[in-house]
Amino acid sequence: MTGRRTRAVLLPLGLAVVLGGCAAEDPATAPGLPAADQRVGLTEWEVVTEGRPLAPGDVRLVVTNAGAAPHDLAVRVDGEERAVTPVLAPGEAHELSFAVAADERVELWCTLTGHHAAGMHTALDVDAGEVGR
Ligand SMILES: [Cu+2]
Repeated sequence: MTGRRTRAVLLPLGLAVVLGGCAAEDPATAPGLPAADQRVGLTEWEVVTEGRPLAPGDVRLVVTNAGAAPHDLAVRVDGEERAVTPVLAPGEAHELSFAVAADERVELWCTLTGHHAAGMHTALDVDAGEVGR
């Protein structure tokens, strides 16, 4: 019981760090997340990323519903859907894995009715790429 309470308190704090943007800690070097990965937060009514470009190759997004309503997250590149989470209850998280190529633009949005229109969409660029990375 105590564990559940702690988790419910920590999730909004985690989103606050993502939303803050100017936190002292660089998300790119945050412990526990390799550079190829990125955290995505879902709230009413925003999709919040770390904002930095993705590296070409395999990408893992750690998607957390930090809002008060159910949400999901779909990933589309050049009109083709590459990945989608199940509908996540508040507090739930899900990992998405997919591949991207250099210079692609990755669209992220919530597919629930009305949520895209309410503002739940964003996009990430993919780096031009560095050979050998
Ligand atoms: Cu939504």
